[in-house]
Amino acid sequence: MNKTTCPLDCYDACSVLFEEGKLKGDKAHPVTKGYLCPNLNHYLSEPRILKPRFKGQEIEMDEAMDILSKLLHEAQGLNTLYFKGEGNFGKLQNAPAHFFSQYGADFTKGSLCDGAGEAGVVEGRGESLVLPHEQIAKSNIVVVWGRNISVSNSHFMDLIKNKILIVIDPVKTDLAKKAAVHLQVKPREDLFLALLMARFVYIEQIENYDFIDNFTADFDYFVEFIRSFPVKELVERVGVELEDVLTALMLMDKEKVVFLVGVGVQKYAHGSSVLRAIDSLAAMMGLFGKEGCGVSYLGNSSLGFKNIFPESKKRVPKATVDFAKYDLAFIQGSNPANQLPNSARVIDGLLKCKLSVYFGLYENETSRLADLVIPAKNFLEKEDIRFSYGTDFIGRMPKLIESGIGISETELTNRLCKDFGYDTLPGEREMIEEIVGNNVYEKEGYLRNAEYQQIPYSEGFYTDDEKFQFMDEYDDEVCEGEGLFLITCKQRHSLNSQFKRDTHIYLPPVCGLKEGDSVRAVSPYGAAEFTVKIDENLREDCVKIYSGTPGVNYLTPDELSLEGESAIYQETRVVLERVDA
Ligand SMILES: Nc1nc2c(c(=O)[nH]1)N[C@H]1C(S)=C(S)[C@@H](COP(=O)(O)OP(=O)(O)OC[C@H]3O[C@@H](n4cnc5c(=O)[nH]c(N)nc54)[C@H](O)[C@@H]3O)O[C@H]1N2
Ligand SMILES: Nc1nc2c(c(=O)[nH]1)N[C@H]1C(S)=C(S)[C@@H](COP(=O)(O)OP(=O)(O)OC[C@H]3O[C@@H](n4cnc5c(=O)[nH]c(N)nc54)[C@H](O)[C@@H]3O)O[C@H]1N2
Ligand code: SF4
Ligand SMILES: [Mo]
Repeated sequence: MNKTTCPLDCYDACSVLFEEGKLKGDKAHPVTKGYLCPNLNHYLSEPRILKPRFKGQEIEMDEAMDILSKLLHEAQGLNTLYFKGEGNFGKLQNAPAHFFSQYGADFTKGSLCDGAGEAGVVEGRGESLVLPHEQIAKSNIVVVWGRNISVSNSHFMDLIKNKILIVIDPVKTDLAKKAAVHLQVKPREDLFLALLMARFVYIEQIENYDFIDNFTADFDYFVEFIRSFPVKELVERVGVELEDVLTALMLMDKEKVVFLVGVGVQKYAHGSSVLRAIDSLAAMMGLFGKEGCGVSYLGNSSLGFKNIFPESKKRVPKATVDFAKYDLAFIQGSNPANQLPNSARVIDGLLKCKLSVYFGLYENETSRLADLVIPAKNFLEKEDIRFSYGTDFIGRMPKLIESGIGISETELTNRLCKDFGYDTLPGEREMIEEIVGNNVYEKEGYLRNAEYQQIPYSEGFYTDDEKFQFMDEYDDEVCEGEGLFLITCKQRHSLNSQFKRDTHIYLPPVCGLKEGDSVRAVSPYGAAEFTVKIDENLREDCVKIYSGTPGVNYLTPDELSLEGESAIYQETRVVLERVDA
């Protein structure tokens, strides 16, 4: 058995073969189709943390665990935090929750990622189901809305080749260049673009009356809602030509249409309303529950599975966590000093936190600040299983190699449980089977999630009356401010802050600066310096800085979305100041 699954936080959840010490894409897997992205291709050459460290001194693992145990005993009853990130998507990554819930630490809630949008999806549909790849393959029109497929979801490129593309993105992405229509929308205005499209579906009478009558609630209120905005005002807000919007709608009329929606549309206070509006547009066109149609957003990957690891009752929002108030913070699989919004506040908090523990694979901004550093085992060195938010595949991740480096999440948990006299965990395989239960089926040799239907919502929605709930209002807190919109999205060669990170700020040609210049970007939350790259694919009112770029989150707000308790990285404006050499 040499088959495993990519552990990284990514739509594709690739099936991987480990052969002769190398990672290879599984040719037989219907989505992976034999290739991996640059991140996994270079995974094994990425320098790892080899030894634990306490206060800067390298120590052995036994000693590190003794120190951790002692520090946890001393901090018991004080303010402690268990902070887990998304470095590895395996289910057994949650094992330390078994210890920390009994110990009484605070946990986090909410999301740095898709939480605002998910809240909007749940309001309309009741549950966020994944759209299986077979339905995407059967569509003929693909609307790619705030998702950068060729970078963040590259195995879907094959699924959508030869289809008519409509791309909605403020950036002229690689895919936008191939699209029949590119709506280069003004950032943050997708809610109004969806309403404008819905308005014209209504005017042109191309809505799906059968679907609306049988599977939805409150359509009349939605119509009233979309008619409350003057068309002229909507067109001005969204910053695209009405003609292009109409062309897109005419292409979609009576066709098999899928929407592939990404996190780009919802990194704002009103992110939940954006997804609700996009879903409402799709519902009015009858795109749910029908072959070759559907809206794919980041699905609830744990749907139908048992959560065997308890959650603590005390939970603080992840995006705004205040490390300063903790006597001990245990940080696992994450790099908050770079990835959380408002880095100045986060770093100050980590410095004030009496003891911070970093448990991860690589050195980064957080490991360098931590008092105790504990190296983890990588996905080849421990037993696990992963689910996916982009497909309905489930991937086993068996232990394939022995290694003297690091400690696994379950070993660490059992060691702490023994020291504290708590029950240890059941065996790893036993836990995996308990989580999965009967909720899987096998098709062509691969495990799939049985809770996700082949045609999602074909048996109704997950709401109380089993109908789609149209929106009829929205909340917003517009960030009025000076400066350019900040686009902060994913990059090909890094997985957030893992692997080859970028260091640039991308500016439109009109900015008056040239490649290689240094520039200081300033927002109401902080400032940071970057090297300029000129990018003609940007709108004139935008700057782009990739996720993982050192300094980017000095600019982002430590505030929560109105619903979903999610980070809102793009809810800010940026002003540029030239830095003279
Ligand atoms: N290579 C690689 N792959 C990854 C990741 C990675 O770091 N690197 N990260 C993984 C993770 S954690 C996630 S959550 C997913 C996310 O992957 P995606 O859902 O693709 O999210 P982003 O890359 O953040 O942004 C997607 C697009 O949204 C656009 N966008 C920005 N603002 C707006 C807006 O206001 N409106 C519209 N319509 N579009 C906008 C951006 O220009 C970008 O093209 O990718 C996963 N895959
Ligand atoms: N500016 C900006 N900020 C963002 C985003 C953005 O688009 N722009 N995106 C946001 C999103 S969508 C997300 S999901 C978050 C992600 O933010 P984080 O969850 O903090 O993810 P990473 O920065 O990739 O850090 C993951 C860490 O996990 C560790 N790790 C990897 N594998 C293992 C393992 O098996 N065990 C343990 N113990 N550790 C492991 C690695 O050492 C790595 O440093 O960032 C958010 N921050
Ligand atoms: S595309 Fe995503 S799932 Fe596939 S190898 Fe790369 S990071 Fe892993
Ligand atoms: Mo994410």
